[in-house]
Amino acid sequence: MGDRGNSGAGMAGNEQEQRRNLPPLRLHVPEPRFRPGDVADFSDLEIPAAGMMPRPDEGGDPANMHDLAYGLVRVLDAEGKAVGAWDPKLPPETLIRMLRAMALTRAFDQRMFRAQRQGKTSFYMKSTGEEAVSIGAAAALASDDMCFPSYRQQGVLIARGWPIIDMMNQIYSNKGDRLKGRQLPIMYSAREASFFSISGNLATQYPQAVGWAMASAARGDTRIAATWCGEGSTAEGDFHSACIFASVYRAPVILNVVNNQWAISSFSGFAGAEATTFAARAIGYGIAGLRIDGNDALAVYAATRWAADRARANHGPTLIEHFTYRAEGHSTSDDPGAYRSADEGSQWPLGDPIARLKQHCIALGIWDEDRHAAMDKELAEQVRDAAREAEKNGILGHGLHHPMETMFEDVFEQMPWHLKEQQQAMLDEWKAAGL
Ligand SMILES: Cc1ncc(C[n+]2csc(CCOP(=O)(O)OP(=O)(O)O)c2C)c(N)n1
Ligand SMILES: [Mg+2]
Repeated sequence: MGDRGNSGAGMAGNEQEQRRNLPPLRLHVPEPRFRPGDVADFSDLEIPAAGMMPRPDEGGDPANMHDLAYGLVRVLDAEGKAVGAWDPKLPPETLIRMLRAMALTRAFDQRMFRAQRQGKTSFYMKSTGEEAVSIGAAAALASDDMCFPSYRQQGVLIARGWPIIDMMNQIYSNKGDRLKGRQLPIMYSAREASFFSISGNLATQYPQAVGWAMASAARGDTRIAATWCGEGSTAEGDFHSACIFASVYRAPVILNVVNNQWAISSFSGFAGAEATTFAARAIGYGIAGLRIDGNDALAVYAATRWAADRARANHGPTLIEHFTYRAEGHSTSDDPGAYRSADEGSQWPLGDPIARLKQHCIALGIWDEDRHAAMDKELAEQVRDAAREAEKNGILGHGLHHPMETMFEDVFEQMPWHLKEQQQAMLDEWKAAGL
């Protein structure tokens, strides 16, 4: 043993000696292209023209679809015309319904952002520039397909017709909040809308969605699941274990990755974007992978429909990368001016999803500027009226929340003695403090 140890050490010394002239090892640390003060220039970004990508059969073998994970499925061209094999050829009512849901989501975001700045709630997160990702998907899914969203899919709930006043009550954690103030503002939960509780723990919704989809299949149901996470969240272990379960059991699930290029102040390079696309992760798992223009509502609709049909026909999961751009801060707690170039958003070549769908509807002759302006006005009023109603139920700091003692409820069917004691102790302290 001793001999072997000695000679081993001697060999190692020898090898080190032989490597004497090699350069030292070093790490690659990604750096975003543009920082505050830089002029953002995306002219070298490869954006394939709309209508170029082939549309394989929904039942096809993922091994024959690798190109789709590296390209970009786009339907709307620069003039707002729908072109190519992925054009979902939607009727005018559906197009206008999607446009309206996107505009309502933006109006809602604007109002709630302002409410946070006015001190009415502690926190808000906008989905500006990413409305097509949620609304295009919601339009393509069945209304009872189960959604496992991240915190930027308020558009799914809005597209499903969920009352915005209910969402506002949750944001204000007031006495109308059906979640009784137990969730961070914007972390909705709506079982009746097949909308799973949002969690702040990134990517946890991925294995949950896959598990739900597996259960749906095990029961012989016909409902599928869809889930969303940001590109940054794909670095979480949960993302990968979900992918392997989805692949092995061919779970009826749509795995959406919303690549808005930023994870708070961390750019997509830290989640692997310098090395490959996010859709290409699907290839390693043998899953169908589509990379699509996330600012093109028709591309989102078409890809989701393709993936939903595939899942419902028992051909398994699809991973969809929605290439988009986070037009605003991460949340009300963030200041993107501190870490990214101010004009990145305006230089971003895939444009604004609402403007693009509007242009399409106008080009079809089913919409015009006047109708659009009237709709925006009507939606702003709808949001204002709902906010006024919700505010009657209470806002941050006004005390109109659910009674404090209710925080001990709803965990056990019958409250155990130690919780009863804690509840009483809290009430006694509260009383003694004169509150
Ligand atoms: C497990 C976990 N790690 C870190 C955080 C803190 N965090 C919240 S959001 C976020 C960035 C996520 O970025 P991305 O997945 O790209 O989603 P986006 O916000 O861009 O939609 C981070 C790091 C968290 N909530 N959970
Ligand atoms: Mg992101």
